[in-house]
Amino acid sequence: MQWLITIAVVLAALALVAFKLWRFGKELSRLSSGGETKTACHGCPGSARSDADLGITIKPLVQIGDKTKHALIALWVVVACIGNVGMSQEIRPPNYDESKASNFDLVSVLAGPDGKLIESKDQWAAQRKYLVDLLAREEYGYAPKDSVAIRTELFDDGPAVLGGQTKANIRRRQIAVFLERDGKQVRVDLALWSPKDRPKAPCFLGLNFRGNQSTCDDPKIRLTTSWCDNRSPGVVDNKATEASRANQSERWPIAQIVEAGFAVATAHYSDIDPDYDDGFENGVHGLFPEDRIDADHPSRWGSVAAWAWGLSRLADVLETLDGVDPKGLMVVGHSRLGKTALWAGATDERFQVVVSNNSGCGGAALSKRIYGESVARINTAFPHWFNRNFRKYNDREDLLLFDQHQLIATIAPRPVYIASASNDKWADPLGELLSGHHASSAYRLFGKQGLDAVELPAVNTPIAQGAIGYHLRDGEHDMLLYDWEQFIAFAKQHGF
Ligand code: GTR
Repeated sequence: MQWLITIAVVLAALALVAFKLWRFGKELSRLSSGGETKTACHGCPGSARSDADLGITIKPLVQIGDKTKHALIALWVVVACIGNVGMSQEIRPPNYDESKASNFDLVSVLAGPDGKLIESKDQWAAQRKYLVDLLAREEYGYAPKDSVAIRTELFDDGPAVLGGQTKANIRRRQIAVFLERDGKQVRVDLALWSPKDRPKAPCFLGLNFRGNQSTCDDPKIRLTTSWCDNRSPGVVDNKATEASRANQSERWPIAQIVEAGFAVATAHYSDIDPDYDDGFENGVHGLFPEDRIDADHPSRWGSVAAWAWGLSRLADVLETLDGVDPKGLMVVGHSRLGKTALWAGATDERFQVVVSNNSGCGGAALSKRIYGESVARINTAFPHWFNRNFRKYNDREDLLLFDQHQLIATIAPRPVYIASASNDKWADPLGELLSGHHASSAYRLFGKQGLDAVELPAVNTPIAQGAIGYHLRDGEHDMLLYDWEQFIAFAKQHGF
């Protein structure tokens, strides 16, 4: 319907332009054939009154100017209408029909820029670099090359309070991490829980959506002062209140993680970059104004790349802390922060294990399958997450010369775990599994098993024999204790 209206408006505008141009042409020929004549009727066909009757002398130049103006206005209308067609183009409805999602071609993760397949693990470092660069250029954006100064302040160190109980066996620390450059600074609050009985614990690091205070009921956790989504409980005027404490604690089963022998660290993603489209002024983008994405620099960093860069800065801090194994850093994230965890794993090889939970489009799910959330939908709803080049693929997945299996492959040979949920069709569980499957040849170069499965397993039946693990949790889009239990088992299986 919208199309029909737009076409009708364009046709009407075109007709108006043609008419004006015709009148303009007539006027020009009249001028070239002798100068001033008078129109028999000025603006009212059939009128008996002429300009001569009214005693008006017509000034052709002024008249031509008016006509030109009208023609230009009409032309502008046409251009605006055409622009409108482009802008308001309806996004293809989401597909949930598996028969329409199965016909796609993927480039091998071993194929280099010339299309030739690499054959040995000695070639992997260069191939990995090529893939990371491809994904940075076309999707996530390049983070700045310049560095920041990092200053830390430990403002809390004591026993954890979890589930209303003081846990003598769990050490809680809170560290203000200041990222500084050219007189500007961004503060990121890092909360860390570590087991007292393991001097160098491998550490899961993941960003949270609502502030560190939302991850547990410990009243000592500093309330975030960064931007929060008003739709989250306990948020007033984009600020967290006391009522927001523990409201996402089911995503952070801290006691269980630490009692399994691991440290766990988290920070509010808004500390790094508030999650709304502000033209990349705030958060860490603001530290690098000369690296800001714009029409002339469509491959610079979006928010996912900024959050991933922030995770690397937190890794810089974590690897210096006692109680944490600097060789045991593992990155984890849910949903948009699962996309972020994967990109952090791609760009920073210090993350020894990478965990993507329900990461979906722009995360583990293959875009070319066109199932659930699409490139066009994500780029429209969240124009700040990816770079501008990624918009080329809005409803044009056929143009994609890469896909998310290459993102998974960039993590090779390090173990990667992909978690889906059965009711999370928007994130395309099968597309998430197939990414892992198609990344497997990179792992085979190292004599490692990837993910053989090409079909979804039964719910709550993890596939974790190889270096690419997968499970389909029964239920909704979320990250719950069941998911963490699998991440922990997978990390242990890989020696952590
Ligand atoms: C949705 C978005 C998904 C996913 C999710 C989330 O609105 O479409 O790609 O990232 O948000 O982060 O919770």
